[in-house]
Amino acid sequence: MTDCIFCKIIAGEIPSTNVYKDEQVTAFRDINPAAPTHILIVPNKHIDSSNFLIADDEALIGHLFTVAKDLAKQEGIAESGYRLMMNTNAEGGQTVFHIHLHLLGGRQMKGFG
Ligand code: DGP
Repeated sequence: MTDCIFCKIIAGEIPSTNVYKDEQVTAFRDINPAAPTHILIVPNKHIDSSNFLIADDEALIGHLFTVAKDLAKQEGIAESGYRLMMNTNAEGGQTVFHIHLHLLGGRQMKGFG
């Protein structure tokens, strides 16, 4: 997608602090961190949101979680705990329409919303 900011980050066209990359996903630090660790794990393939997932994406979405778990360990928050979160559309709080998993940790998470 030519006008997608995360596609541009994945392509290396705009700068980001990448912490992981493979043929399926890219992970980079959130530009506006909501916690000491705030990493976005993003499929390299453009998918607008969870509303557009198909059965063929199941392994890809599972891989997002495996990478998130490994990054939590790398960040030293696997034992203290962390939150994995995916927002969908306006009331879900989604602002970038390229599906992504938030990894948040390094402080006590509280509540929802
Ligand atoms: P969401 O609200 O769930 O769609 O999360 C989008 C996140 O993306 C938000 O926490 C801020 C982050 N973000 C937006 N633009 C950029 C960018 O250009 N670079 C990086 N690293 N993060 C971005």
